[in-house]
Amino acid sequence: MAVENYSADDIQVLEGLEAVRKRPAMYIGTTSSRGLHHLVFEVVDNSIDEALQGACDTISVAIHPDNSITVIDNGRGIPVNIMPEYNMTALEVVMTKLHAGGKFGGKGYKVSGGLHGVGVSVVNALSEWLIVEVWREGKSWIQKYEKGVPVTPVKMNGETSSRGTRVSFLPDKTIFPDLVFSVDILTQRLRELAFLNKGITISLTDERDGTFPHVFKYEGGIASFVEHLNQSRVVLQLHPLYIQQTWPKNPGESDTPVEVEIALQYNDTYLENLFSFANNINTIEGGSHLSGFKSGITRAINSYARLKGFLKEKDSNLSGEDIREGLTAVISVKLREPQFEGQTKAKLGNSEIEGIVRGIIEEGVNQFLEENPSEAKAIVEKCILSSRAREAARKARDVVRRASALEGGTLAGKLADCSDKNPANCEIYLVEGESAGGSAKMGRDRAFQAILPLKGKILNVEKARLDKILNNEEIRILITALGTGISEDFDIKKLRYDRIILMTDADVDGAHIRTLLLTFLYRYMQTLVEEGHVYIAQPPLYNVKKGKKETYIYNDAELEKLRQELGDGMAVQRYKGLGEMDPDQLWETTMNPETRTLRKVSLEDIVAADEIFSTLMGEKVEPRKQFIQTYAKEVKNLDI
Ligand code: 0RA
Repeated sequence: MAVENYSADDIQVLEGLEAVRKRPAMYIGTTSSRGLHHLVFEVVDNSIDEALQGACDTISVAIHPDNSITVIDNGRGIPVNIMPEYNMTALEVVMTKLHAGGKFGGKGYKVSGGLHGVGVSVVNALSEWLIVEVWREGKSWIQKYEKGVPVTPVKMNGETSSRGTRVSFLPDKTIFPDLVFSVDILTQRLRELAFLNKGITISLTDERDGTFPHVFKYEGGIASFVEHLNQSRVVLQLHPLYIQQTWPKNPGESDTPVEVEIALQYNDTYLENLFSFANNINTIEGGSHLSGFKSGITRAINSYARLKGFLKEKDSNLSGEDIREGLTAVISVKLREPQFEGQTKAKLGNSEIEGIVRGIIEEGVNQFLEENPSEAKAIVEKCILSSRAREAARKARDVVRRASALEGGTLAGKLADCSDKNPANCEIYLVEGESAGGSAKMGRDRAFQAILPLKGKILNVEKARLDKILNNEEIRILITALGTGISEDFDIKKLRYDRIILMTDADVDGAHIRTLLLTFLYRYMQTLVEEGHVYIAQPPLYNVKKGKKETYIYNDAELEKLRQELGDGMAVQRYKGLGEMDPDQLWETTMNPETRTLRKVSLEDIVAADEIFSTLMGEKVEPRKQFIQTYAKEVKNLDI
């Protein structure tokens, strides 16, 4: 044992971190790729806490070629004084004791709290090695650990004029099956943190590819965030409306002040895009800040519309939905003691926040509308149009509801249903084209596999309003077949198939149809994607014959490998479409649960998914071109 002066306190510490190593998922949720990246965010959150104190303005993250990570900040540095109750330096306590991180700084220390808010000691426990260096009060201090256990004392490491903390660590390969960091996942969250904490500089260097560091710094904060979200959309306001207020206005009045930041900008789509955050955490389940925002903006726009005569006495008020159509907004609150509730602890519970946000947004929007009459007119007229369209959509939805009631009639001849009626056992294939649909119907196991052929291209829902979408027959059949209804009618309990499998040709048209289907599912049945019911079938690209031996090949790398192995004289058939396979081949290669591969569509990050869909399916051409050029290779393998 490398620990010097081994005492009773140390034993307790070791037991604490041992628990983390025994049950890592209890502390970081999972040891999959998501958990691996969580380690980085846990360290960065501590640096962000320093930034929230006004003590730090630069954070840099590096991915090293050996998969280790370094996070450096210019905060106050972790204190190195001896804590008598532990007989250790504060640094060692922070690094080796559970939950000693955030709470430890004394009053005024805002806890940004990561997803789980577990502290850096958890990162330490789950690392093969970790080195921390602190620059504080003119001196540098350093300590090294292995699997959370100190292997050196806290040592003075010379003098310095810098200030801050550096944490380097290598995740433990006996805990994380996959050690490879994704620059995309890190970029997404670090950029989000830079938007949410305006003015701070966050950089990310990927030393594995030797390219330039990514640097994120936004003087505009969440206003820049909203511009970023709307970059592929045509906007109705030149600049986002940006509101920042501390409540109460005079901070002396409360020892628990709340900081509220809101940015919003209307665009010409029909979609609502609200993202709410509390202490930098994406509250995907919403909560009091989001409710306050919704009721406040609804009140403000209604009262302006009445005052200026857009709404007559006989007209009823615009609904919240009317007002949020085409609205992109980010709501970010920072508060002393956030309460996170809900299934995924991603809903803000503090009830006092609702009224505070409502008041702030109502006042801000009122003032904006009064001061910008031409933009106000465009926005109010759009809301009134939404309200009329909503009425039309309600009528169209009634048509769909009636169609569902007469299900048998509408679906007969289109859907080949399965015989098992227990949804948990069943799956439905959405198949491109009538001919492939025919093969799939013949090749399937009819006990649990249903087939729905879709002819041609379904409507691009990113560009159309709900009433028009519901007039489209392909979409109506799809909705009826799945059984759940859509949008506010959506009910997962009514889902008739556990797995919804998209099966399209392995060409550009197939990729397009798949994206259109995914866009529809994502926009109108999001829970299906969130709860992992949507899959993509992987049909083979080639059939290779040599002598009597026949092999199916699913990608070019595999083909190349086989070419090396078999040498020349093999017959390669490239499948241009699913229709070229006979029913048996389709079953064997793509539909038989024993032999097929399915790719589950995951919704890792709602913000990122929204970005991809609006870019690929939206109105503006230039951002789409750029996206396709950047991701030319991956685009045919699009993951939401
Ligand atoms: C405990 C107390 C204080 C700061 C920190 C920890 C701290 C932790 C990390 C982790 C990465 N960077 C960090 N920077 C600071 C408060 C220090 C004080 O009051 O001077």
